[in-house]
Amino acid sequence: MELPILDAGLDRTHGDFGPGNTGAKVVASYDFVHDDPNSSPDLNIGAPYHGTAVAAIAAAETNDGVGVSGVCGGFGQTPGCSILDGKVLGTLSISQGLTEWLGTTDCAAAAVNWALANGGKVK
Ligand SMILES: [Ca+2]
Ligand SMILES: [Ca+2]
Repeated sequence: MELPILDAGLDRTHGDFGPGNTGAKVVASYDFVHDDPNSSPDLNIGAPYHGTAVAAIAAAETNDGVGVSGVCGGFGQTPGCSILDGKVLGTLSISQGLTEWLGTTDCAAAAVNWALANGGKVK
């Protein structure tokens, strides 16, 4: 099952998203804030790893001795959820080192449509 995580982007190198920090559980990603395929979190915000934490709670590998166990992380021969990483929260540089938080309803709506088109279930 593909589980959409529509948040601030996630750090694929976190050990709970695939063996060897491969991020293999992340099957698709898109940055709707900056309109590009790199959904890495923006590090100049107060909680840059919020999306990583949310994704880990939902889908971290279970019983692997790494990090945490996600609610939909799988167990034994039962596969866990794959992740659709849609970044809808981030920042945009405006001038003189200042940044603006972005998280528009347009981004969220586009991300929901993207998630549905990529096999995600949205209820
Ligand atoms: Ca990006
Ligand atoms: Ca784990």
